[in-house]
Amino acid sequence: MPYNLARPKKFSLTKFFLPPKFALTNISPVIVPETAPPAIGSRTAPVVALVGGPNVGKSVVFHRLTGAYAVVSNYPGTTVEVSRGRGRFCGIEAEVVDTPGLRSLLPLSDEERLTRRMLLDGTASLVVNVVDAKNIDRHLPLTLQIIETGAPVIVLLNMMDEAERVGLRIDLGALESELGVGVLPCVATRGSGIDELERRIHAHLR
Ligand SMILES: Nc1nc2c(ncn2[C@@H]2O[C@H](COP(=O)(O)OP(=O)(O)O)[C@@H](O)[C@H]2O)c(=O)[nH]1
Ligand SMILES: [Mg+2]
Repeated sequence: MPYNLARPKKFSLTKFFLPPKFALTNISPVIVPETAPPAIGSRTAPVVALVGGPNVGKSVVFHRLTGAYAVVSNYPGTTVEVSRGRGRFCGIEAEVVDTPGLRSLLPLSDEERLTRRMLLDGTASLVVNVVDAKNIDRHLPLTLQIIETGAPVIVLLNMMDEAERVGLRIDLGALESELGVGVLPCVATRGSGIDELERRIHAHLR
């Protein structure tokens, strides 16, 4: 008997349906953003970049400046992740970027190379160099290198609470005139110094 390719009369697709408990609606949704975030600096808003060594408090400062609206994405053309958020500085909106920690401007890793690129290519309208105040002697060489790039810089001396605890007193006025840029004290975890930082950012961007 020849093989009959015709579909048997009683053939029904319903037997292939998944039972209700396996219905697709029971699978938790994967939310895929409709569009990738635009490249850093491609918006009309100016860019404020937080730059400094590892573990100096950059991310705490970032969240203080941007609140809840942060996006983590790869920096265009790289696999390096950066956090970006919007900050409002006395009415002026800016894109705030939390850059990967940097030990020196002679980069060893892709992350450090990226931060150096951002410093040198003029993406940032303003660089906030976050420094661990209690280890200021170790951080100042990087601060000097950042200032030498010619980018507009504010130095944020963070962790002043810990510096005070170990009895370190820093002459902010003298440091400011030696460096030739603004120097602000800060305890990011408590939020102290953030208002003044926001005022200085505003004064720079306006
Ligand atoms: N005592 C103290 N700890 C801080 C301060 N700012 C940040 N930290 C802590 O330092 C650690 C590193 O902070 P983080 O923002 O992740 O540093 P990042 O690597 O520069 O982004 C965290 O445990 C923070 O809670 C500060 O002003 N005082
Ligand atoms: Mg961080």
